[in-house]
Amino acid sequence: MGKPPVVYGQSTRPPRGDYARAADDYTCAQNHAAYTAADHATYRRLYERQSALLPGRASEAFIAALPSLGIKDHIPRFEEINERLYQATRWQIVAVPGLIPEVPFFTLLANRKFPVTDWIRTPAEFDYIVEPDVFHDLFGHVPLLFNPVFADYVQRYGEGGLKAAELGACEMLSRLYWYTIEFGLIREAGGLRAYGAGILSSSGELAYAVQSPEPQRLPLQLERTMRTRYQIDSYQQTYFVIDSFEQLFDLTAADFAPLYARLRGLPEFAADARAAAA
Ligand code: HBI
Ligand code: FE
Repeated sequence: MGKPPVVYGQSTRPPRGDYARAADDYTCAQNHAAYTAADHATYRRLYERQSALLPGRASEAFIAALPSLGIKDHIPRFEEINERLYQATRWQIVAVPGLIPEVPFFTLLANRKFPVTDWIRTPAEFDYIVEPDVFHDLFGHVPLLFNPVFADYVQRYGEGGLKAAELGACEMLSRLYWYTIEFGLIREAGGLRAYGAGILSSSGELAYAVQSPEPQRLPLQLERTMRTRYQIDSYQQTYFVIDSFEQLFDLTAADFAPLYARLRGLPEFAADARAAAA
């Protein structure tokens, strides 16, 4: 207890998870025995639907790593995934009751620990859920942690987050998370593909993000990304496209302090602001 309430983006709803069972670093045990048969069935149905949508839409690295999650017909045990994940990239997943505050979140990432929400959505939320659940966190985020370059980027992002917290710049840095780790697109030999977890775990947004003529797709550029607000409750109107995961890693090598100072004096872009209007 004594942990502050969590707010995420513009959401003011209280989070669903039971934070009383979390330790001071917000991690908890994955209570695997507490999942019901219906919970496991929800996971299996989500996994089946989503994996069928991946070819031609998800990044090659994601598709290649997905089998590393192991069992598909029920919610996996996190320890079992960790045996393979730690071998592959020295990352681990840790259970959390849901969204956690920024500093503990960044601290885990900087230590190569990815927080995974342990509860699963209800059948009524099958198509859409506001908060991340175990399906979003596992299916969306964990496969690419098996990719060494991407895994190093996420650690570096966490380290950058701790610095941003000291500088009061979390909002700007959060936009980089949003437009890369959650909603990033990558240009591959086969064409445009998704690597962001928010896209990859969404049945509707996957085809929309990659194939719809509606949203704007801009090359990833640090300044523009950090100045662009985002919407948490609709498909994105703007996506940022990378050419490789090395690009992400290289982008975050710089000290962001001068960048934050400069960006504070510049106007923001609405989530749907078109590049030409910039
Ligand atoms: N907590 N569990 C969890 N998962 C997230 O993705 C997450 C979070 N807390 C904060 C947070 N994301 C955002 O502030 C990111 O912008 C960094
Ligand atoms: Fe996420």
